[in-house]
Amino acid sequence: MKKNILIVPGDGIGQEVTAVGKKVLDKIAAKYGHEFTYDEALIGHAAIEATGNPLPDESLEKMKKSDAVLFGAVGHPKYDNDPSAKVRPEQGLLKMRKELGLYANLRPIKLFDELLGASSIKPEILKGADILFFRELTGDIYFGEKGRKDNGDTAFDIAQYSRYEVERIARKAFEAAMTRGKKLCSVDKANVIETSRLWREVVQQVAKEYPEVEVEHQFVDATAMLLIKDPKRFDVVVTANLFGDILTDEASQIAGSMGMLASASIGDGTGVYEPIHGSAHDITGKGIANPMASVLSAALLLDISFGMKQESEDVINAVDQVLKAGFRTGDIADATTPKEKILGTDAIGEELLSRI
Ligand code: GGG
Repeated sequence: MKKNILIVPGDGIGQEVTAVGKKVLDKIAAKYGHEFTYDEALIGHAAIEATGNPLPDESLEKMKKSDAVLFGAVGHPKYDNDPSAKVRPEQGLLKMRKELGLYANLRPIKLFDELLGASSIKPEILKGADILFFRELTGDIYFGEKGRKDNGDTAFDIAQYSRYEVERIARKAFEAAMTRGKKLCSVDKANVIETSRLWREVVQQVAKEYPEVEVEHQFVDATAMLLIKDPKRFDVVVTANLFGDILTDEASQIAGSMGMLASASIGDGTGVYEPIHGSAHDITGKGIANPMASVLSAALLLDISFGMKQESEDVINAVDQVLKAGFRTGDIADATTPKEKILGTDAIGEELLSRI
């Protein structure tokens, strides 16, 4: 099969981990006789530095034309200390999602058994946890009108959802639930927020088309507690953009580390595959970033955008084998991990490649 993949490393450790993800794709292509061709594009701080624009038109055009995008991360600490900056790396990320119509962000919370000890949650609570989050990605407070009034002393962000936007993400989540445990939890804050009331109303309506799926509605605050208390009660979870962003960072502790969580953003056109973690400038350039999230994002890319199920399985198995062999990056090592088994980004990448 011939496929054109756009590599968009972005900022910080995005550069380091995406390089490993690309090598994994190359290894799969060689193993199965696929012809993968690659191009690169800029986004985020790297794009601002080069062009003044966090998502240059050239990058967007390349994304639209490619068969899939393997993306890294955006962000830079200089903007964290300058809240009034008009141009920010994250604007490139949001524009990419909107322009490509990427309304569904799938975030599988997959716990590899070998990492049971890496989490601060007790193993007996964690074992068997397997959750698929659907985070709505092109609406909510992220995309509503925002601004300042009263001479800058009052700030506002408008949260907005249309019936159509909720319906399409709900349907995607229900379809996934039908292929898994037929259980869906919709997360909102319908006791307080109007967009959440519409959210719940629409999910209840869509639920009628899927009578086999057991549906529950939870408030976001209760969900934050239940994820840690009893993660196994969840199968498919569907929620709004902001709630999904926060809850999946929390849920990364079920998988052991943010460095283990991949995501797929899908919708109207080209799919974008990226780790859920950000640019992590505190460890950038040290060669210690965990590339597993990028590698597992490559596995999602193979499966969802190219329909290459076996190839995708091979990548997931390689991750499993590397963990079974005891190799760890620092973020997933625990007190029992021998020093010689704690590897850097490239070295653990080599261990992965040798098992594909
Ligand atoms: N790879 C994910 C990433 O770059 N995250 C940084 C970020 O700004 N995230 C906000 C979001 O995902 O909405």
